[in-house]
Amino acid sequence: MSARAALTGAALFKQRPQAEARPVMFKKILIANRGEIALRIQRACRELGIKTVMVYSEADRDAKYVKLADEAVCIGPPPSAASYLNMPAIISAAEVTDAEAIHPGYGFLSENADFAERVENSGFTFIGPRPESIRMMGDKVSAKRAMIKAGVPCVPGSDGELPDDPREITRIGQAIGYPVIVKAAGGGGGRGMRVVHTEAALLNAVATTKAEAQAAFGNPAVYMEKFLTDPRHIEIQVLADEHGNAVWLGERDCSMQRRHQKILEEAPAPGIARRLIERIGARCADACRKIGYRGAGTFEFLYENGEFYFIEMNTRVQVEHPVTELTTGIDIVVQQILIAAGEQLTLKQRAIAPTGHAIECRVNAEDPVKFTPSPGRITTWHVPGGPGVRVDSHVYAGYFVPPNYDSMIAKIIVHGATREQALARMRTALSEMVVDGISTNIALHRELLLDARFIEGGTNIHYLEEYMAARQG
Ligand code: MV4
Repeated sequence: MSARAALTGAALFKQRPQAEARPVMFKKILIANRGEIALRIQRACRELGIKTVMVYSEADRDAKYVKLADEAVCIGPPPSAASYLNMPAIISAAEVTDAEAIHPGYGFLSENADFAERVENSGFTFIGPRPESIRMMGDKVSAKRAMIKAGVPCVPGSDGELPDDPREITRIGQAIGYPVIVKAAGGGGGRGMRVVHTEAALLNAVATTKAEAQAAFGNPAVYMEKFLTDPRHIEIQVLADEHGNAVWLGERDCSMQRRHQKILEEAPAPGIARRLIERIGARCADACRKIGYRGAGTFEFLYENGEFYFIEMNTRVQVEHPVTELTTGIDIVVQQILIAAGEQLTLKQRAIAPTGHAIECRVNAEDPVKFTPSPGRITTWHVPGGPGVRVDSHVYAGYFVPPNYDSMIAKIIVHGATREQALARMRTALSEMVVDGISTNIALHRELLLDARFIEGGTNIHYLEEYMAARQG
């Protein structure tokens, strides 16, 4: 080939408009988390051919994903405040390793709008929504306002923040009808809320919740809602890109919880009409487009008497995301990364057709009776396998479960053609699991999987606590 032809070729290649417009995939991502989700994100990166930088605290030095990492940076001592919540340490780690993007996982800084902003201002890509979206959803009053505007059904309640005037507050309580619940705008996930059964108790409850909200969140704003007495917790998974495409990936039933800690999740939600779910799912995807949402997200609803009521939106990947991955075949973490790189969602709503049934059991290192954490060295570790069985865990025989973080050490997720098959596979999986050296909640899961009411399906958010009380008494 002549020099001239070669030059022309090169020039032509450089001028191809698609070549300029097409987003460039990251070469290296920093994973700002620990535990199973750190390993989960690392696996997604590996699949995409992306190198990983793991950050770890001194307590997580021996973690499996640290050994498997392309690079690892110690960011501080065991307490989260000094390590996984230490923004300058994490951003410095990205700088020294030349990472291009930061995946925050769940918990820690994952829903901290200031962190997302600092990441972006330091020249890195935050793998998640825009800071403004995180901020909007972090304030439950602005989240609810945005959802009402976008046509998502919400729990009946006050029009935004409660006013100061006690007569106004009393009037709002009367209009809603008792019982009501007073919630902090800065709360969420069960923090900063108070149920009020009578008008006589209202003003005190509002004052107390405001004072607590100021102390806990630095924001005294509270709002009021009708208190739903026996709802189920149903959530909708969404994915949205920055080009205005948004899809929903079905629902998850997360009602099996104790003190706001979910222990078992499943999809689809037993006994809820498909047309109802489809209507609400479409509303969620539509809301994403209307608010310009980007990334993975979850719309949390209470479901009672055939109606859905939005309560909160989570702007991160969630612990229970694998349930949706097994029913849809879509890798949510891979999608998060592609979206953050600026790609168009290639998923089309009509092609998303959840099949079968998935169940996740969270395995916690905890005392089976008192539920207190049970840190320590794992001596035996055997995980289940076989058709339709997935185990997401960062631990191994000889691993020391540190006392500094949450107690989840594994997630067992099963998929079957029907709920019955999923239940059977979960029972087998739980029977194969052997953990020695620490206490776990595996026995509780085994019991629950044989409980007639759970097997029937559709238990509400109070079921597990009632079940535990009956079991003890
Ligand atoms: C409610 C509610 C009943 N009525 N709001 C708790 C966590 C936070 N995300 C919202 N929560 C609730 N909000 C109204 N209007 C009951 C709860 C609730 C709950 C919700 C989901 C899962 C578990 C729960 C356990 C207790 C209370």
